[in-house]
Formats: sequence, structure tokens, C-alpha cells
Amino acid sequence: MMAGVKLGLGVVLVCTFLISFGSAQNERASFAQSQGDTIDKDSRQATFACVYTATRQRQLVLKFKRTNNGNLIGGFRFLTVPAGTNKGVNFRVTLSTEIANLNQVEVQLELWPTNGSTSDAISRVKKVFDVSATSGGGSGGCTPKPSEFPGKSISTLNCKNIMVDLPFNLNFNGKSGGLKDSTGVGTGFTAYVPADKGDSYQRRHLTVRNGALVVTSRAGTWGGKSVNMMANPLSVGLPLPNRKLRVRIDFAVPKGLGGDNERLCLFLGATIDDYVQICLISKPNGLRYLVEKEENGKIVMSEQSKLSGSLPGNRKMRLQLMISAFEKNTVVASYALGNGGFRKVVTTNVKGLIVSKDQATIDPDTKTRSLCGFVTSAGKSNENAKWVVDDFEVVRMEVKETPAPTKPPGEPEIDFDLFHLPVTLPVSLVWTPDETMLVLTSQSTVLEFKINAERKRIISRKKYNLPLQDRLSLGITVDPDWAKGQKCIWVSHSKAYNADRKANSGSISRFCGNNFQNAKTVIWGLPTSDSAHATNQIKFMENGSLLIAQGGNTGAGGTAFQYGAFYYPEQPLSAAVLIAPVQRAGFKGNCTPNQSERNLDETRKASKAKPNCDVEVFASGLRNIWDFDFHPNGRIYATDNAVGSGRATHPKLPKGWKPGDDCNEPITRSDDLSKYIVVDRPDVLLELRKGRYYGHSNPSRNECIRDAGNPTRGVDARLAGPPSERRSYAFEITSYPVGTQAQGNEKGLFPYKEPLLPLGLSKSANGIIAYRGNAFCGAMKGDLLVAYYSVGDQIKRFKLNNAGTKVVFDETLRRSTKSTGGEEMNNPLSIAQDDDGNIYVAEYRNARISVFVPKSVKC
Ligand SMILES: *[C@@H]1O[C@H](CO)[C@@H](O)[C@H](O)[C@H]1NC(C)=O
Ligand SMILES: *[C@@H]1O[C@H](CO)[C@@H](O)[C@H](O)[C@H]1NC(C)=O
Ligand SMILES: *[C@@H]1O[C@H](CO)[C@@H](O)[C@H](O)[C@H]1NC(C)=O
Ligand SMILES: [Ca+2]
Ligand SMILES: [Ca+2]
Repeated sequence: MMAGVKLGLGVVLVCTFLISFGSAQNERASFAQSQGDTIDKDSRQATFACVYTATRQRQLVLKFKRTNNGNLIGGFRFLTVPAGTNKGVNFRVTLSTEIANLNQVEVQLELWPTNGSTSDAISRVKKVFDVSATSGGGSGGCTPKPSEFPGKSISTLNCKNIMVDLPFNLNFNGKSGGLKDSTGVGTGFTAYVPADKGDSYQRRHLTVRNGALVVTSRAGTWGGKSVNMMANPLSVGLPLPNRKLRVRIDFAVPKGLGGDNERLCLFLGATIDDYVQICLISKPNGLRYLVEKEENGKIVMSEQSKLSGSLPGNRKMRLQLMISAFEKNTVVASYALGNGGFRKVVTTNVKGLIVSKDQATIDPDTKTRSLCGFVTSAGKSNENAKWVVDDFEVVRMEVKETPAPTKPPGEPEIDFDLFHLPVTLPVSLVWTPDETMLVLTSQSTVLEFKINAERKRIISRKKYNLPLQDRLSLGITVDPDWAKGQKCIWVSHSKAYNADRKANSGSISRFCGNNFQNAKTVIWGLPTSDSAHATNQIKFMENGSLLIAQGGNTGAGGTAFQYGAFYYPEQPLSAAVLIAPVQRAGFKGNCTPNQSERNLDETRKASKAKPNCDVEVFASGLRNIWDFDFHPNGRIYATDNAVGSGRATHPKLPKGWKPGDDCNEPITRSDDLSKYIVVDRPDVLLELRKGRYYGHSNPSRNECIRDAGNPTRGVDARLAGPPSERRSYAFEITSYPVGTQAQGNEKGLFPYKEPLLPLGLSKSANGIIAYRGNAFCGAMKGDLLVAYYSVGDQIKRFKLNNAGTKVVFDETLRRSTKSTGGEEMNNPLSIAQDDDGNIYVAEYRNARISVFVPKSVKC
């Protein structure tokens, strides 16, 4: 038993139990003492030889960490291994680009039960690996973070150049730049899809010539989970999900194909295991089209048929994908022979992942995870056919908007003059009592504007750099005592997204002085997910307490070892609106949990001890609440962002679970995932109340039941969406056993409160204001204005009933979309208003503030 003693109680019990089988005390994993272990800085490939002994199926985990602080660097691997004695395992791992900056890494090998029944590993060994000898990488290229291909490069270009502007057309004139061909001429494509093994980008097989791209095909396939290698899957990043797009490729079918599955495919995908494609394929019975869809490594659709008609003499044909991510994520695949019309062959729905929903989990420079392009394969043929591609284009399609709903009776015409103020990366804005507007950028600068809105003029503009290097700033508000001469701003910031992100990097600082130069961090140690869910907007209540919109760490409350994004578990202060009486003397702002980050990372279970600070949960169950506003009616209204990428789990309930019991076991088995997956949910508008729970689980607070649970066999908790849209959404979660009630107030839990209004899928409803202006004879006073960041970029207007308990009318705010006479918005994020009723919208991707100046009407 000596080996067991240092392993902790849980494991000792396992050993005692297994001792009757005679071998448990030897369960362990170790490095094979091989001189051959390598980490190559240039290719970022690590190879390690390990041995293990296990009495049953176990999980081996190889991790790479910084030696100075123990933080994980990108690139770790889980392997499920069968029982065996002294079995050898070779790991190959691609590390993230962080490796280029390090001289040493700590490599850690662990053996875990596959069912996550212990709080610590059965065995753990470490060694420090010297990487100073190998050369520093330093090459350009794009290795997104977070990424669907962790640690792998998807381009030789900078990440910022992967997504293309529309319309996008390649006619291979050699002037488009992009990935290079065999002779160094640009193909115009900006990315490739990395393979499991080896390099998928193989320049030597590409030649730009006479206005065409000639590709020599190689053997290869993406089908299934195990083998994913295709040469030259050339692609571009698409601006999704907020656009409807048409992608086309024109090419000539090579002569002499032998019916050996030789093919050219036009694809749209997020990974080699999640894509949809239409191919022209050569089969023994002739040329056919093939439409394939793979999800999570399984081909879930494969339809083929012979072409209707024959190829023209020049053997030219076209393939097309029409992509629309509004509501359902629909892809329509078509083909055309020669110059003939397109023939629609398949209409299918794809996962939100493929169309870049859930923007918070996408690398901020790359901005998309939707790669669209073409790839050829020689199939089973020994010949490497040459495919000649003439044209590749992506164009934007018009989207029909829902017709304007009937106005409330007696409402005057609501219309605005529109102008813009340029600001790069604006995230939050606030008006001061001095009638200046402060705009915060994600890079921690503050721009101060004095504006004459009526004349559409900037009177003055001043810039302040806050001393917050390398921090992501998201929220700004002014000090309640500003009017008394206390010129201070409060800013929320974190290390979300940063290369050395931290689980508890969320902070709120106060900056005072003429240049906001006097900084004081008032609250720190708040949760930060490994995606862009962090400490969001902050606002003061009238009594001086600060309310803080704090994002969650997980996709749907549960923790699953299998998902790369949303790695950390929920914590006692995550996924909530927090309240902090910062004005109180002796206020304690250090909310750093006493659980080490290393322990959080290794166990994937958060300590339930609430950090010993004066920050409390005001309202809970909020997945990634961005903003909220105080309404003149005394209520608080908020938005929340729901699951959109199809990769999120709710907590699993242990056997015999009762409300108020624990549910913080992470999911460790891949085959368990499907039992807990939460499919995409609508974003919501909420009325935020103290002491209520809004449905996003948090095991560290014993909040185990998502949404309305699953009380009956029938459809539960069906709520109507916006009146103009005439549809409804059920807030039940059918993966819970029938009879599972929504969260009540057992053992001090906050009882569940339904949202005020489901808004629809993947809107990314963010900024919200309760409009206070008297414009339009007061017709808009008290209406809620909400920014849709993702699908259908716009400002939505919601009219409440007198009690403020129901939305009775909704419309797209005039001039916030093209079809309402405005200039198209791109990722509107936050909204503010001034005392004259002018409305200011921070458009993140358009790098501007849109100002809506109400047109006057006679009352
Ligand atoms: C999980 O694994 C442990 C250790 O191997 C074993 O004792 C336990 O019975 C397993 N539990 C379940 C639910 O499979
Ligand atoms: C302010 O009001 C909120 C909501 O009622 C309350 O929870 C909080 O304790 C109050 N803060 C102070 C400083 O009184
Ligand atoms: C962590 O916090 C809990 C609750 O406040 C306390 O009981 C425990 O002693 C703390 N642990 C450490 C290591 O400080
Ligand atoms: Ca695959
Ligand atoms: Ca039900």
C-alpha cells in the first residue's frame, strides 16, 4: 500500500477495494525514461513515450505547463487506455505557439479513472523538459486561440487576414495574395484546414496559371474520426453568422477519371469532424454528385446520385453552397453543368458551430471559425488527377426581414437622423453628468467626446490610456459622486483571451483625476472563463452598491473534460449578477478563491467556499449576462446569452439526487456526453430580481437544474417569443428525468424565474437601455432597446405593458438596419442615451459609434 498513501483518501479507498484483485497498488503511469522524448519548437510537435499499469480502463492525461507559474500552455491530450501491465503508449501532441517563448516546460502525466469518481489522479508524475536548445519558432501564421484545432496553425497569414470581405472573388490572376502556390504566387485563399497528422497545406501541388488554379490531387479523406488527412483544403474565413452567403466554385472535371472516388468538394466546416460538403465524384458507374455532412466525427448524411445531364465539351461545372444562419442554420447544396442553371440537391441544417455561433468562443483576431473552400482527393486512384479551378466567389444575399408589425395605436412616426463617430474596438459607453460621453475600448483606452448631436458634430475628442496593459476591458461606469466633483470612472477588466489567461483574473478598478491617472483596484479575483465570458458591465444602484454582470465559465453549467472551450468549472461567483457595497468603509474586495488555480484545473471541480470578500450573488443562473439597466418603473431589465454552438452540457445528477444536493462531478467519458448535452437555446430578455435564479446551472452553488427542468412528459414551460415573430420556445430540458421540477428555494437556493421574453437563437442580445427620452411625444419612453450582436445585427425595440411585466410590442428600431433605412450595423454591442434622448450604439466590428438623433414630431 505504500504507493497508495500519498494519493489521498479517495484513491486509498479504491486501492483497498481492489486489493482483492491483487494488482491495484501498482496502478500508475510513468515516463518510459526514453531519451527519445522530444519537443520541437518550430513544428511545435511533442512526442513522449510513456508506460502505465492499470487494472481496468483508465484515462491517461499528458499536460504541458509553464515552470514559473504552473499555468497550462495550449496542447494537452487525453487517452483512454485499456487495462494492462507495463503497457507502452506514445503521445504526439501539437503545442500552442506559446512554446516559442519558453525555455523550459513542465510535462505532467496523470492516470485517472475514466468515470471521474476520484477528486485526484490515481498517479501523477512530472518532469521538467528543457526546450532552450531548439530554435525559437517566431514564424508568422495563424494559430487561433481558442481554436477548433488547438495549437495548430490554420494559415501562413496573420489571423486578422483569414476572414474575407464581401463580395469576395478569386479569378486567379496572381494578384490576390493569400496562401502561396508552388512558385510563390498567391492563390487568394487565406486558410487551410489542418490535418490530424502531417501538413495539409502542400504548396508543391498548387499552381496559379492563366487565370486558373491547378491542383494536383492526392489521396486522402476526412470521413469519420480516425483518419483526417486531405491535401490542400484551401479556404477562406466567412463572416458568419450574421450574413446570408452564397459560395460558388467553377472548375473543369479532369479527363480520364477512373471511377475510384476521385473528387472535388466545396466545403463549409469548423473542423475535420464537423462540416458539410458537395462533391463531384467519379464512381464506377460514372460521375455523380455527393453531399456529405459530418458531425462530431460521424458521417450523418451522405447522399449521392448521378448528374442530371452531361458535361459540356469543356467539362466545366459549378458547385454552390447557400448558407443562412438565421434561426435554423441552413445550407443548400446545388450544382450546375457548364453554364446551365443550378440544380438544388440537398437542404440541410448544420450545427451552430459550423456557422460561428457562440462568438465568445472564437479567437478575437480570426473572428470566425467557419472555413469555406474546396479540396480535391485522388480517392483510391493511383493517378493524381489535375483539377483546374477557374473561379471561387462568396457573395452576400439579401435577407427578407419580417414585415414591420402594426404600430401601437396613436404612435407618431418614429424616425432618426443617423451619424457616426469612429472608435476602434468600442465595448462600452456612458454619459457623464458633465455632458460628455466616455467610450471604453477593449484595449483599455477611454475616449471622451463632447458632441453636438443635433448638428451631427464632434466638438472635442480626447483619449486616455488606462494603465491596464494586456487586460481585456469590457465595462465602464461613472462614480456616483461625479457630480460632486469626484471625477472617477470604474472599469471592469480581466485576462480572458490572453495567452496566459487566468481563472480568476476579473477585476474592477477605479480611475480618478484629470487623466484618470490615479488607479485603485477595488475588486479582484473574480472568475474568468477561458473564452470571452468575463466580468462585463457594471452599474451603481441608487444606494451606492455596485452591480456587476459576471459571465459564466461553462457553456451550460456542467463541466466536461472533452470540450476545449469553457474549460473551467463554474465557481461560487461566476454566472451571476454580483452586488458589492464598494462605498462602505472597510469594504473587502479580494475575491480570489483559496483553491489554487492548479487544483481547479486538475480536478475541474470548483471549491464551494465563497471567497471571503464583500461581493455577493445578487441574482444567479445567468450564462453570460452582458448588460442590464434600471427602469424608471423601479425594475431592472437584462439580457442573457444562451448556448449557441451545440457543445455544452448541464451538470449530471448523482443517483438519488434531491434539490439542494451536490452535482459537481465533471463529465469524463465521451460516451456520457450525449446524456447531458444542451442543444442551442434562445437568448433572453429578463427582469432581474434579487434572490432569483435564471436557469444557467452552477454546481459550486448546488444550482443543478437548468431552466425549467422537466416536470412533465409533455412540453413544459413554453414561452412566446417577440410578438412580431409569432413563435415560442420551450424552457424544459428533456435530458432530465420526467418529474424534475425547476429549482425551488430548498436549502437556501434561489428559486427559478422564467425569462420575460425569449428573443430567438444566437441573437447575442447584449447592450440594453430603458429609454428615458421624451422624443416622439413620449411614445418611446420606458421602451427597452436591445443590441443584437450576432444574428440579425440591429437594435430591437420592446414596449412593455404598464406593469412592466410583459412585452406587448416589438420592432426593429428604425434605421438600425439597411431595410429600415439605416446603414448596416456590424456587431452592435453596447447602448447609451443622453439627456436629450439621443441614442448611442457601440458597433464593435464597424469600429464606430452610431448616433440616433430623434426627428422631431408635432404632439
Ligand atoms: C468508477 O471507478 C471506480 C474506480 O475504478 C470504481 O470503484 C467505481 O465503482 C466506478 N463507478 C462507476 C459508477 O462506474
Ligand atoms: C442596496 O440595495 C440592494 C437591493 O435592495 C441591497 O441588496 C443592498 O444591500 C443595498 N446596498 C446598501 C449599501 O445599502
Ligand atoms: C478556504 O476557505 C474556507 C472557507 O472560508 C476555509 O474553511 C479554509 O480553511 C480555507 N482554506 C485555506 C487553505 O485557506
Ligand atoms: Ca472527420
Ligand atoms: Ca417535459
